[in-house]
Amino acid sequence: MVANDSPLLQPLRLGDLTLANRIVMAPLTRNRATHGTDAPNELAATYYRQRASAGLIVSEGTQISQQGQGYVWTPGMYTDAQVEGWRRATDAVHEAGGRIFAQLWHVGRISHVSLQLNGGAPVAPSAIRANTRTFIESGFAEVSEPRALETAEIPGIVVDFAKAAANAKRAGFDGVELHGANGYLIDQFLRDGTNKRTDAYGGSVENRARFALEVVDAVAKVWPASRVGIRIAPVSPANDIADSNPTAIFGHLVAKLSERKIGYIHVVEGATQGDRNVAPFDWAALHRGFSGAYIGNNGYTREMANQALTAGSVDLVAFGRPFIANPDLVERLRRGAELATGDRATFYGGGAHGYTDYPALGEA
Ligand code: 8OZ
Repeated sequence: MVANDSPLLQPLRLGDLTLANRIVMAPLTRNRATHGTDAPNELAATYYRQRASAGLIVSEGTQISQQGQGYVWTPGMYTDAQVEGWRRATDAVHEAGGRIFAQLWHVGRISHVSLQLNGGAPVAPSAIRANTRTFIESGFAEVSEPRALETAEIPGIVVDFAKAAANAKRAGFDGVELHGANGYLIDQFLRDGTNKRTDAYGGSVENRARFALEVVDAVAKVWPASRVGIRIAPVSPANDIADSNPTAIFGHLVAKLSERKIGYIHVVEGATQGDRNVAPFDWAALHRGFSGAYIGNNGYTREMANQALTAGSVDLVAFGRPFIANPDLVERLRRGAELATGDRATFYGGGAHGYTDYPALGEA
């Protein structure tokens, strides 16, 4: 059934931007940046252009610095070549009538010495190794033992976020999303399983939220607050992370984000790429505590999404993996058409195959 009047297909005002529909393309790590420069290339421009019918595309996680990289061949936002590469992708999306935010990423401890400057240790709030793997040039590898950041180093990372936000502007993005989810650096500061600091960045919820809020404030000097979003995953155990009281830390964070009037929170509800009910959490209360738009994410179907929009529990719905094999996901959701399934073997790394060669309906 073609359903142009379905909630998913209604436009939304996000600050001064009008999004054509409520469908967000979630950030998806694809590891196809040019080897050696980590600059997005022509393939990325094609890939994002093919998906430009989404109301909003959030780019794949894009490291703000070499230190912030945790996987091989993920794109960066800290060199001119990377900015030029991104410019081609944002131009392609805009020519196709779409909107795209850059997801700014620092992985913290989810990295490997082979990806760090001079083979150094990855950095983290505390020197606790994650029990997880990354992938490097030679394949999967255990992440390396991190070192704890000195207090005096933290402002430099905030500056790296601000520089990357300015680079995203030069690259033609419509805004930026901070990656505060899935056990990467911002999340490592937020949660007490990974943050054992005794300085102003550890301990109380106020202290653990300090780094995230300093990054938000720095980035919101470069962009209007309405063009800044943040992705969070309050109960996700992704990348070996945990917190003793997610309601306390994420309730506090979202209250402070609300005061700052940022554009949106993008919430992974449950375990990333997994069980929505991994742990109890009051998503409605989180939403009520926030002044801007709420993007819900995690395993939504067309029916769940339309119901959630109708109920007002979300303002936008982000679809991740469905966008890999369905470049025309918006049209398929409009029609209630069958969705293609992506091939896991080509999710991370490689070339056009499994990236830009998935057909739209009627093209196969
Ligand atoms: C899958 C593979 C590598 C990274 C995330 C950026 O979980 C990721 C990621 C996902 O947020």
